[in-house]
Amino acid sequence: MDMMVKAAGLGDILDKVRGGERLTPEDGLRLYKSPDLLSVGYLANIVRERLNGNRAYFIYNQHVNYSNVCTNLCKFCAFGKEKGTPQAYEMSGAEVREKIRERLAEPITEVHVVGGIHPELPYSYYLEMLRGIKEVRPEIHIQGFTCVEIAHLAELAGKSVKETLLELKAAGLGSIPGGGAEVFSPRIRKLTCEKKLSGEGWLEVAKTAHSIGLKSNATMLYGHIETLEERVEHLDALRSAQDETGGFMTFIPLAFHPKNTAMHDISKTTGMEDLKNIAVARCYLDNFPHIKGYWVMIGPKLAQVALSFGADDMDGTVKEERITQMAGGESAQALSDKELIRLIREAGREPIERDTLYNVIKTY
Ligand code: V47
Repeated sequence: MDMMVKAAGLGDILDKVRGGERLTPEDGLRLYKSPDLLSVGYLANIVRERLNGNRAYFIYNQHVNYSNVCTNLCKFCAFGKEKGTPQAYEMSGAEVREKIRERLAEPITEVHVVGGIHPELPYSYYLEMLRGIKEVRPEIHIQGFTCVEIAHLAELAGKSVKETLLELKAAGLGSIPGGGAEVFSPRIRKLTCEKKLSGEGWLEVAKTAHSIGLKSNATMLYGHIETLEERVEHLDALRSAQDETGGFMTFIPLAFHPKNTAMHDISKTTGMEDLKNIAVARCYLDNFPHIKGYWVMIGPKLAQVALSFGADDMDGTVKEERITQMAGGESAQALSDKELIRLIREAGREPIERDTLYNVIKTY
């Protein structure tokens, strides 16, 4: 393999990866540009195995998308709808509690709660939603509200982001998912999601969360109009933020799904691109403990292969996720824990059921 990596012109990066030396933005760009996926994957696998050995994580979780009403209406999103339009919906607090109650018999440890930027729901709705979920299932970990939603909630509350996060935490919020990061580049945000919180704003919210002990994840939406340079800048900004706080757990590259979006003329991502994004992220984000191959977006089969290209996590059982589904996602809406275990085992990895914070729940 070393010969192959050298023949691909990546010998110097192999030396850096082996020596635990940090990659430069130029290195990151060369990895993105390399057509030699196996070499890039080999490099990523060195980092993956150094950090996570042969372990591959999954979680027994549930998604609740409480509302799709959104004032941002990003061009890449098929989920967000304008208030009052036929497909717009919002769940009442009682409906959210019912979603949790319905699945009390399953060993779910995490609920992933994400919605849009709703123009009317009051701040109390969000606090009550958290308290309500905890009432029905006290031991569940709520991973909820992207940094974009948190900034909106702070505005609603008329409080600082820090004060708002402290109140959300007291109401039951356990950690923050990685959504809303998109691509930090102001050019991309202007062209695709002009109304959304800026990249700097997103990073500020994440860092503030970390400062009060809330862990979070980070994403990058790739495969639309971003350049490779903009991808590297995005990864670089995340790596710098992580140097400051150490509060990120997982990076999740999100493959753009064009169907039903304002950018539907763009082709879907390919398997090469999906694996490349996982592998480059694993090499570049040397201070992120985990990289997730999110099966809902790249399909269970590719997420399985991704376990040899840098990923150490497959996310979880999910069920009822709407963001990908609305944008033409073809994956099933749920995988059982048995299916996840089989996928991981057949990839030659050791399946580990984890909780949100990567504590081991069960090994197989
Ligand atoms: O922020 C929106 C993305 C994100 C599309 O933290 C799209 O563990 C592809 O962030 N095609 C929400 N992506 C989902 C998310 C997430 C999912 C699973 C786990 C975690 C985690 C985070 O989905 C949005 C946006 O970047 N998105 N539309 C689309 N058409």
